[in-house]
Amino acid sequence: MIFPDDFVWGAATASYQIEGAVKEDGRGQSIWDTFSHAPGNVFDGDTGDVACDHYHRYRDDVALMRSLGLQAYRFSIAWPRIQPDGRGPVNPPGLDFYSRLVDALLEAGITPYVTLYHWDLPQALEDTGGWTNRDVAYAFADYAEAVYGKLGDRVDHWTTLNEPWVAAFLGYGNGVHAPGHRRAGDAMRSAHHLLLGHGLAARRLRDLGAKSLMLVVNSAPVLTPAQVNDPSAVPSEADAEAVDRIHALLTRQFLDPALHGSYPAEVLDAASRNGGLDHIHPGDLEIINAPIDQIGINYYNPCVVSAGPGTPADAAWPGSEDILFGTADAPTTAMGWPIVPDGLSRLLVRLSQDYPQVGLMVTENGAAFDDVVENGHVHDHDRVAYLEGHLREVHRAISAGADLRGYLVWSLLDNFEWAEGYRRRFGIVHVDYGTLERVPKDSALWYRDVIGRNGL
Ligand code: IFM
Repeated sequence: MIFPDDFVWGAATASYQIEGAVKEDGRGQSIWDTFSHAPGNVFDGDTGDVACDHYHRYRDDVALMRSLGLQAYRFSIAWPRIQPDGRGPVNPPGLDFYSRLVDALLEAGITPYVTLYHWDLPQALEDTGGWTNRDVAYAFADYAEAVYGKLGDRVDHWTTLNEPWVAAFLGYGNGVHAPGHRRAGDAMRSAHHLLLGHGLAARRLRDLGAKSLMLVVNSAPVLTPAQVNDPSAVPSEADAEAVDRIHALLTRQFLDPALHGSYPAEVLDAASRNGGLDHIHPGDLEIINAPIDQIGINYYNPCVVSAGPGTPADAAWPGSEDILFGTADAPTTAMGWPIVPDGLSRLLVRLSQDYPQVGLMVTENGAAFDDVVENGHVHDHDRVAYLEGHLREVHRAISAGADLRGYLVWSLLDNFEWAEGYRRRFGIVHVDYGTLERVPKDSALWYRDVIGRNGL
């Protein structure tokens, strides 16, 4: 099972999840510093204060990536390192860190994929309302320009946002993530302002000469319980409507404005019943519909739904009040997420048909398992099986005609898994949080061989 010659193999991380060094070199406070330090928000009171200490160990981590043969590394920039208060003068030591990282990657022959926003909003901006405040979208574009000014001579691949659905609906809707708002209307507003920030930043970077622009979404095929194991199962009319509505709220809410310049009717309906529509200004959709080159897909498991009646409204899902959320009948990872590899090919084929004007990249895929270190080794056969199953589906999607350009495993390292703290390990490299020692798991060595032969 060989992949196209120019297929890109790599791994991904995010700033707050791995860097640590939260008070160093002029970094300001982010919403995740505030949130993780507040009791009850994160499992066991874990914080990103130290994380994997990547800020100090990045050279060793790049050497590790090289030893695994990675061709690409997707990482994010911590906005509060660049502008400690989210606006105004840049903090040169913060930019210098990423500049050194980029140089180290290029020296190792690894292509950097930079994400500008993976959720660590400067707390000073949250103090003005965070993403519910329209001005933050404009501040984001200024920040993007500052980062581009430093790295644009060496970085070709730019992502504006990672998973705006999660940032908006878990951050501002059900409050499971920072900043912990619990209002459906705040989530709808934030989603729009994130998109506006995406459009403003994408246009700014394009004008400055950025070669490749990407928006990364958490997406999933939306299926009825019967469709999970039988793709040909025909849903009832009510179930089909539930499926379409959740697909609109999860995926089309972001990709339709970005790529078609319009919101799905289901999203407008949800917004109008949760805070109203006055945050959508004339001209916004034209800005959001900025030309981009790729969409990044983060896939973990399918979304399983059927028609209600009467589930209690979850503020993470405004507009879903009469829909039942279920789960796929399949083995699960340590997160409790069902393992459904062919969900990935179903998703990729559909997105390639719905948005044919852009290429696709799997920017995250991977699994948490309860790994154990035995005599210096981690025999994570369950993760190897997970990755292999999903890569087969990536290959299947390419064979079915999807313009799929690469695959990035989540994650290079075990790291701070947000509200789950350090108890969930997604890395292909084990991190001992006492000593910070890195040990490549069997999955890392297997992945190195996959990359080496460009296939399975
Ligand atoms: O760890 C996260 C990542 O930050 C965003 N996508 C999902 C991963 C696993 O939950």
